[in-house]
Parts: sequence; structure tokens; C-alpha cells
Amino acid sequence: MSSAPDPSGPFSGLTRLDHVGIACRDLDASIAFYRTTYGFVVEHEEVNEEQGVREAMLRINGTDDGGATYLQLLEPTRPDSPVAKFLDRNGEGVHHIAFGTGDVAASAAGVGERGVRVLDKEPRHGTLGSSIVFLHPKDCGGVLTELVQAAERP
Ligand code: V0V
Ligand code: CO
Repeated sequence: MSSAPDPSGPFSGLTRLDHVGIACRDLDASIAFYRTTYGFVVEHEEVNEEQGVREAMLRINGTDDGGATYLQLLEPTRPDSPVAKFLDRNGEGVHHIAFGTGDVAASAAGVGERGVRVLDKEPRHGTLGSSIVFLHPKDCGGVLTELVQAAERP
């Protein structure tokens, strides 16, 4: 018999660390730092106009649920974007963390039931064809947090 989730109990919809997002002023310089210092290379690059970012995904490792873990380097494309505002206030550094899930809408609903503000009513387009939502940093101990459902593999 199935029962409603207990909002005070643990939440198990999230299966991995998908990426750590890092705000930078110069994407190419940041890519060069991670390549020459650690040997991490770009798997994917795209511009996301909705989010106001030019971004690069550097694959760190695969995970046992078939997903992967990345660094996401983020350069703003316009001055009023979240990453541009973050850089003005804090300078370069860690901007957000992202957890992977098999069902982003269900995970967002589960987290929302626990009193965390979900910033996106509907999942939005994320990198590599993913679906994403953001959680308010003020409800997450000061950490801007993203939930990511990876694209279906062909
Ligand atoms: C802002 N705050 C942060 C923060 N950004 N705290 C921790 N980490 C961050 N990254 C704090 C800020 O210091 C303020 O605290 C408060 O939140 C309000 O900030 P604000 O900038 O004045 O206000 P808003 O509401 O204009 O913007 C904040 C939020 C916004 C988080 C709501 O940045 C947002 O919607 N972010 C989600 C979208 C996003 O970040 N996209 C870029 C990545 P005090 O001063 O009040 O104490 S795109 C991405 O990751 C993609 C495409 C992907 O993964 O595929
Ligand atoms: Co992200």
C-alpha cells in the first residue's frame, strides 16, 4: 500500500552531485586554469540566453546511476543576469551546487513540501538538454541549489 510522503522524513529522490557551478569573468581563462592545473577538459559548451550565461561543462567522473559529475563554468552574457549580479557582489567563486534526480518535477515537489522555495514553477532548459529548477539560497543555508534531470540517452 502506498502512502503520502512524510514531509518531516528524509527525502531520497536525489541520486548524485550533478555539478558545481562556478562564476567567472572570463570563460576561456577559467577553462585554461582547470585544464592546465588539474587536467579537466571541456565536454560541452553552450550559451543559455534565458539564464544569461555562456557555460562550459567539465566532466569529473561518471556515477553509478549512469549520470556524471561536472564542474560548470559560468560567464555572464548580460549585466542584469544572476551570474553578473553575483560577480558584482562577491567576485569569482562558487555560485551554486546541483543535485541529480531521475524526475525533477517530483523532486522539486518533494523539496517544496519541506518548506523550501522552488524558484521555477516549471522545469527550465538546462545544459546538455537537461531540465532544471532552482531553490532559493535563503532556504538552503545560503547555498543556491539546483535540481537537474539529465536528458534521456538515445
Ligand atoms: C544571490 N544570493 C545568493 C546567490 N545569489 N546566495 C548564495 N548563492 C548565490 N548564488 C543572495 C544574495 O546575496 C541576497 O542576499 C539574496 O540572495 C537576494 O539576491 P539578489 O541577487 O539581490 O536577488 P534576486 O532575487 O534578484 O536573485 C537571487 C536569485 C537569482 C537566487 C533568486 O539569482 C536566481 O533566480 N537564480 C537562479 C538562476 C541562476 O542562477 N542561473 C544561472 C545559472 P541578501 O543580500 O538579501 O542577504 S544557469 C545554470 O546553472 C544552468 C543553465 C545549468 O545548470 O544548466
Ligand atoms: Co547549473
